[in-house]
Amino acid sequence: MYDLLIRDGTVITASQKTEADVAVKDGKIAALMAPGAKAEARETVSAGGMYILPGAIDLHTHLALPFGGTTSTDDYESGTRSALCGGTTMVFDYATPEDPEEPLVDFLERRQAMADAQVCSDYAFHLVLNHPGEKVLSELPQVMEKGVTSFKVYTVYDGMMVDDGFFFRLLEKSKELGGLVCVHAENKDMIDLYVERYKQEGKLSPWYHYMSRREFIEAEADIRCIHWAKELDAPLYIVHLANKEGVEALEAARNQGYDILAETNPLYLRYNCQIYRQENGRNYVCSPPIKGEESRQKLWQALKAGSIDTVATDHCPFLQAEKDWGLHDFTKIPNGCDGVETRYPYLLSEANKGNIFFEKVVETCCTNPARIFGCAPQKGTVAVGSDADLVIYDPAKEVTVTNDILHSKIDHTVWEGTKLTGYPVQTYVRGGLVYRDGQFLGSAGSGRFIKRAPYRKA
Ligand code: DUC
Ligand code: ZN
Ligand code: ZN
Repeated sequence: MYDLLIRDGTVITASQKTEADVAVKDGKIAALMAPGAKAEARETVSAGGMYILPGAIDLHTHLALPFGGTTSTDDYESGTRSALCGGTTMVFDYATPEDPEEPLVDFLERRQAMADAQVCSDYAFHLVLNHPGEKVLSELPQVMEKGVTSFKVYTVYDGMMVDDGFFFRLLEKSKELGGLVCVHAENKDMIDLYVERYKQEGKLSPWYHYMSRREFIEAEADIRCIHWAKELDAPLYIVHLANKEGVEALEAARNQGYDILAETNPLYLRYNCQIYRQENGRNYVCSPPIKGEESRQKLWQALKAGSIDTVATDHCPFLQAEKDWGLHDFTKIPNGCDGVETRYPYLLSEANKGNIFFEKVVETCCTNPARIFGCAPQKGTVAVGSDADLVIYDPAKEVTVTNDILHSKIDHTVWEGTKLTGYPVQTYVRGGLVYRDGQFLGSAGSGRFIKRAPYRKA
């Protein structure tokens, strides 16, 4: 006797679409059967006309992050609740230490205890290395043992950024340990130069956020980071890649056989930099900023071609009143936008409209994230033995995104007004129903910390 049977749906994975009934037992997918196969279950759900998809993984969130003079609005409860209501069943949070003296493992344990009490979805941590030095490098083996196998560095932000020497040493050390280095790449000196110049000229609208971090400023940093990784033949994952020249550098390195991976953000696919000229342009201020139309087109092309591996959100929203700090000065706008609930529905809607294959959306939002970050095949696919993290998707449901339909703590969304064709109607985590038809049905504290394996090249 199964616990749950989802009948008559079309199962979509990264590699195929199949008509199948999905049976769940003890939180795992127990069988994929021909439609109508004889089976008994405690509960049967009809999914006729619906798609059955893996729950998505959001590799890039900043929950309850002290940043930009405040704290990002969504905590572990509201961020994961929101995720589930958009079909995302696991989030990765960038755990960011505050006290440089505290052992990294102690910090992670503290953060895990805080998250465990709140999370509604499963989750994992990437560890931000914001206090570069020998101390953190020497602690990485213990961090790996805790199942935290990816390390993030910034090449920008005072008090967070690392220098080239540390970055190089980290690439070396991480390669030796089986970790994966994730980098936020922008050129800080050039940003500072432009910001100072625009301030002196009184150019303080959100457009100048884009202008001070325009294409070449990100591209130069991407190229340098790729250069170091190539020198060491070390794997490198570039987070939120937003510019055309950076994608071209990534593609060139991959063509030479180097293990350089990249993520983009749905905002960079949806909008171009003209959004910063809008009256509410400050709401779209994130870093790296949304780039020009040529970059947007290139990102779409690279995503479809497979040179961009993943799409993740950089979910780091702030309240409208906080965004308004920058009404007359873009440098005062806390950087970050929402996305955790809308990413999967947006990309699936693009598939539904014929702009990308459904399989590619599943690959970049579910399967690649799990594989690259060491939690496959437990997560990221619909297969016997995997966790029953499932989404029932209605391809006929028309939805216009407004902040009212979302489930986070934010009071505005950068996805406002986006028209979607198709939407998740049910979400299951390890076989338990947590969302149905707009309603959150899960509970805080029910999510689990997922220990991850070391990085392995595909
Ligand atoms: N960029 C953002 O926009 N927010 C949080 C951190 C970051 O790098
Ligand atoms: Zn970043
Ligand atoms: Zn980020």
